[in-house]
Amino acid sequence: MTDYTDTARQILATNDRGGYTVPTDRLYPFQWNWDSAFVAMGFATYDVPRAYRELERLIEGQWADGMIPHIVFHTPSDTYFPGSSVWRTHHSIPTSGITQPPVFGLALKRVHDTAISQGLTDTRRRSRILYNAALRWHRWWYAARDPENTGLVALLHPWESGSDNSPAWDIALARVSTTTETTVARKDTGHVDAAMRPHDEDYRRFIHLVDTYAACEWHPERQWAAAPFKVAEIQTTAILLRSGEALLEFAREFGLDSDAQQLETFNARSRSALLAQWRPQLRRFVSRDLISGDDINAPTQACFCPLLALDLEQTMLEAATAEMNDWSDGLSVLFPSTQPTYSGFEARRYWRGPVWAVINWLLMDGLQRNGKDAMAEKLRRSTVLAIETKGFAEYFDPLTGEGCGGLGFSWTAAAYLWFLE
Ligand code: 9YW
Repeated sequence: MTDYTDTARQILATNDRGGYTVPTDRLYPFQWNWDSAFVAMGFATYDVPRAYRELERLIEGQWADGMIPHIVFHTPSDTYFPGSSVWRTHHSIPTSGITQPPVFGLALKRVHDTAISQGLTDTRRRSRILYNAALRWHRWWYAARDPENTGLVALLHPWESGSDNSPAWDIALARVSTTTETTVARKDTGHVDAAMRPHDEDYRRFIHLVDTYAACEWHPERQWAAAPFKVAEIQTTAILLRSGEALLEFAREFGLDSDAQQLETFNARSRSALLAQWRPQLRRFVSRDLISGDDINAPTQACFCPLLALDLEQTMLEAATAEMNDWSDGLSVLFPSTQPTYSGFEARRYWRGPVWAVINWLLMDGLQRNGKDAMAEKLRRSTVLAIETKGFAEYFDPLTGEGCGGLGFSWTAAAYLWFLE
């Protein structure tokens, strides 16, 4: 075990709050949905029962309609805004009212496979409970967020993408009012440099959306009708499809034929919908703004996430990877969350340029699936080197390699553990 592996494990231990892991102390003092899925895969490298526990604690927050919320507020803390009182979800365990990328199914499969290979007891029972929760969530995604069965699922809030202030939302978010019922009392800028965070105006729009959906009492159909922000999103759909493939393997393993049939239908629909989002002139995939009907052309990491769940034909694959190579030219750390030559690129501002270890994890998976092992290895090395040089930062400046945002960050530690496997 290297010193860094040891540090990564210590970070996960420090951020443990009793079976679940906070992303980092103070800045994010609760359980976040997709963070926990990545963290579970990190734990799977050395403590499989703890990996299961991470996922089990997350589904404590699952709603009756199947949604797994983006934050579970297990214990109170006043170091984060918006806290549970802003969300007004009235759930038995306080939660936010929106969701996050469904990495859960994919994580569960990896935890399960590791448990099986280690001959651990109780594996099938634990996996089966989590599988049921994941399947209910996937059904929610398709019912609530793709009511017209297009195959692409929609986000009603930028926070649902996990890429809060991505340039991908600039046009769609500009339509959202900056007026709020709730007082916007940010805490994040008290923990990290404001220049690395979204702007106040973004936060007012984020909270306007929370107010709007709270007024719908978080009812999916009412929210769908009222939403001033609605994006059929490719990164989320790709993750949903990749997790859907994992759930299909579970359904077959457990002999659940009707689940398997339903998952096959979901997967086939999303697969063809994602393929239809390929834009040959751009050499990448695009999301769609459902309010304007327009393609979202901002060049972000999301444009390459469909590789995660598609087996691309050669021309598309060569074009997509050539585009990725162009974006990587001259950078200290790969892969940027926004194309560096784009007008909206900002090297240190959160999702407007920085490198995120977990995004690299997804991109690496997609590249490997499509036989681009050398490029995946390039991303892996770049991430490992950035972490070993600058520490377990929330994210990295692609130009200088500087570690930015919160430190001692759980998902960066989890990614490191996974990358060294
Ligand atoms: C917020 C915890 C979360 C991540 C998101 C990231 C950020 C900010 O931090 O969200 O206030 O929720 O954008 O992807 O899950 O690490």
